[in-house]
Amino acid sequence: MGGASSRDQSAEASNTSLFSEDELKNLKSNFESGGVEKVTPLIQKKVNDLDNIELNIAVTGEAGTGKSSFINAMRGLQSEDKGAAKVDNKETTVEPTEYKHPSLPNVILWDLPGIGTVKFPANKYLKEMKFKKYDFFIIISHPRFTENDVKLAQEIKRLGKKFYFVRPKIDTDLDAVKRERREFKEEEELEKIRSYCITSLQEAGISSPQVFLISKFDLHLYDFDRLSKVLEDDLPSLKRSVYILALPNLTLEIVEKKKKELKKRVWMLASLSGVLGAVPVPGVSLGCDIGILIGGIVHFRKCLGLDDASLRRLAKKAGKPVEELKAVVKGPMVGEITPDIINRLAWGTSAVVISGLELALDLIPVVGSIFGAGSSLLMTYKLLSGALDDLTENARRVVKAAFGTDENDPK
Ligand SMILES: Nc1nc2c(ncn2[C@@H]2O[C@H](COP(=O)(O)OP(=O)(O)OP(=O)(O)O)[C@@H](O)[C@H]2O)c(=O)[nH]1
Ligand SMILES: [Mg+2]
Repeated sequence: MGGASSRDQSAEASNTSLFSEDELKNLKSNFESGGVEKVTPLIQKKVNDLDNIELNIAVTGEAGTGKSSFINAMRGLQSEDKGAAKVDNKETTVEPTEYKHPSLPNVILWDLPGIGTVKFPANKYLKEMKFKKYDFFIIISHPRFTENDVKLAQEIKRLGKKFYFVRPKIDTDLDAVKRERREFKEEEELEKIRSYCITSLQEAGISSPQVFLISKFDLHLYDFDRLSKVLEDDLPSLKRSVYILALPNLTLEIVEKKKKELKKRVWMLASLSGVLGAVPVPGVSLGCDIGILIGGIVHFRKCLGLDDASLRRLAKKAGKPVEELKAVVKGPMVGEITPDIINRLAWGTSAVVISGLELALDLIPVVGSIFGAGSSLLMTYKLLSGALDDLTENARRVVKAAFGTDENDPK
């Protein structure tokens, strides 16, 4: 723990914990008054709550602008995939339709109908779409921002919520410019379109509009990454965590962020195992810790896009045979996780020693001291951390195999 002061620790805590400062204080005082028995249900409740936090993202805009396509892209799907939102040139979406994230059902993208059609003139639309239930809004517009887009933004603002303008189909826009001109500099063209969009929204009375240019065919290019970061920054901490885990694995940076979020879960799961009583030391029955370990690893795997369905979706998106991605997925963590595998891993972990650095970076100083750092807690912590490292390495290899680049490598 390197003698970190309690103030340093609480600063760390707010970075690495899914608990608020108040909740941590509450945990400690409960421990002091009622011991481990009183604290376990609190941690268990938090773990359950985390799985139930909903993130409702509304995708709105005029008809035919690319709303359904955007939702499919966010879910890593193409329009002909099973479960994808229907995409067409005629008016397709006629009532709000929910699309759950394929691996995280608590992240819901809402495909709203187009505003300003005969069926939904603006006033009727704003009344009927029940904007209050959404966390934030993506307003999709193409080719020009219209009066209806401005009405949407004003209504969302009135409700105290955030909105972001997305202009899709930038691929076809750039193609058209390329055909027309001999001289063509992509970044200059993009900047021209961006500032045109911003100016026209400002003239219509929207102060500091945020505009992102994207293509559903090349989500990893243009402004999607920037959009993603802005959304992340704007969300409150727990929703941010949910949002990051739901992002498609487009870059190594996204994989790294997911790892950081999942690491926060490691100590929570470990501290549960620490108090549930079973002692997972080599040769001794792993008892109820097995459930926590297996559940944790399966969850990590899904969030990192390493389950079969996620790999297939990514392969399709990247236009590669799924076998090419599967070829880089290796090790015991990616097959069926059985008690036997966990047992062998536990055997392999001869010394359950956590380095000072790990202690400083994690919440073990706060929670570990509560539980007297029992061997069960440390063993589970070590096994889950190891599994997470291993799975992250696999996810990194998959992203490299899919997009064939070391670009954006944060390491
Ligand atoms: N080239 C290109 N085409 C796109 C992009 N996004 C959407 N489209 C096309 O635009 C058309 C309309 O897309 P949809 O996603 O159905 O639009 P929508 O807003 O859901 O339409 P409604 O539900 O009818 O309001 C389809 O032909 C899409 O293929 C993009 O980024 N690039
Ligand atoms: Mg649609």
